[in-house]
Amino acid sequence: MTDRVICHIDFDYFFAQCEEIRRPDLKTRPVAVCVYSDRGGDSGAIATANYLARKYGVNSGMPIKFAKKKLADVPEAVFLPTDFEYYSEVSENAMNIIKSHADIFEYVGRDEAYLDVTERTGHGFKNAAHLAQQLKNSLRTTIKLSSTIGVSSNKLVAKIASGYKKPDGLTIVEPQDIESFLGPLPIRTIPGIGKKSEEKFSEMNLDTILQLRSVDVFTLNELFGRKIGSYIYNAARGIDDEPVSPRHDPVQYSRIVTLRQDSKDFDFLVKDLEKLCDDLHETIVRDNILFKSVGIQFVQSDLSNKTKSKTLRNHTSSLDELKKTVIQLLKESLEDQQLLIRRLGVRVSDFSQPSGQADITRFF
Ligand code: DGT
Ligand code: CA
Ligand code: CA
Repeated sequence: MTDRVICHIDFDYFFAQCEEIRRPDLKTRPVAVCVYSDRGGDSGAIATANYLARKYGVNSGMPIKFAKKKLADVPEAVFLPTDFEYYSEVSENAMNIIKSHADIFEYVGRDEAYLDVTERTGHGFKNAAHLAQQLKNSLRTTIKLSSTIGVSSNKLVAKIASGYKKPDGLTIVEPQDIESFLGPLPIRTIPGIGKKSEEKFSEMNLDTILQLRSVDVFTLNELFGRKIGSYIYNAARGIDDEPVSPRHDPVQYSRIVTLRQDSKDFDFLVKDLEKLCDDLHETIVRDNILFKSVGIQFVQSDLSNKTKSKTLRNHTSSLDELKKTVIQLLKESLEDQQLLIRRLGVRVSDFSQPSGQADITRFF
């Protein structure tokens, strides 16, 4: 009974799906969300595209000009600029639903999270399949968001499983099936294995994870160094002990406002700052969070950023302490303030729940 039950959830074609949510007429049209560069015109790249646009060969990272060529004969195709604030709002709503389905919730990014559901499923994969389906339904009915979930006994295989069938997929890989599930998949499906490593393996005539298992750990260590070598060795066998560690969206615990006028006057700034604290504190109370670090941020009149933060002696959720610290930081920051301030922000961090351990894949 030591097996864990872990889900990895990933929202489908996220930015483009957000656009479909607020404009349902887009659902039947190819949609590409673009990050325009400041050079103007069509210079820039595609952030993501819905599955209709992908059918025409439009993909993340592709130059906008190139994507427009692919869709040149499709008059109903739409190209939209990114609206990160709106995507974050959709993400926050979805994450709140996801949290309520998890024993331990780990935020990975705007469209991705891990859930440890071992306890609430009583270590059972039948229950987990049911829970995952319920979670998908709940996101679909309340937010109209489609997502894909992978379920297995560790984070690595749960993540690979969530990438297995997209969009709107649900893939369950029980512990006894892990090796046979992974075997036929291309080596590239192992998180952290990029194009370069894939080429290295391809030169050795290794394409599938099953074939990768024929390479001993010493050879892998020689090729990639010990840390990554042993990661790959274990990953090929579906072995991963990384815990799901409670982690929240850092953006959720910050607030920023554009001032009515640029200023560096303490009495003017402190009013907005207190309002930001009140607002942020509501979220802190709602999520039952204790913080130990408090920071303020200035966006200055030339749009440069300035931040200052302070670590408290103990974890707290006190509004008084938040305000007191923020006001002190404001005073200190204004002492040598040259430029006027245009936007003002507050954030808390360093939460009492242990924060996530670095993922090995970060070393790639
Ligand atoms: P999928 O495959 O259905 O999960 O599609 P996405 O679009 O959700 O892909 P994912 O999960 O890899 O990425 C989540 C979001 O991150 C995506 O909606 C847009 C953004 N993103 C992904 N790749 C790129 C990229 O190459 N450039 C930029 N600017 N943004 C990207
Ligand atoms: Ca996604
Ligand atoms: Ca993702």
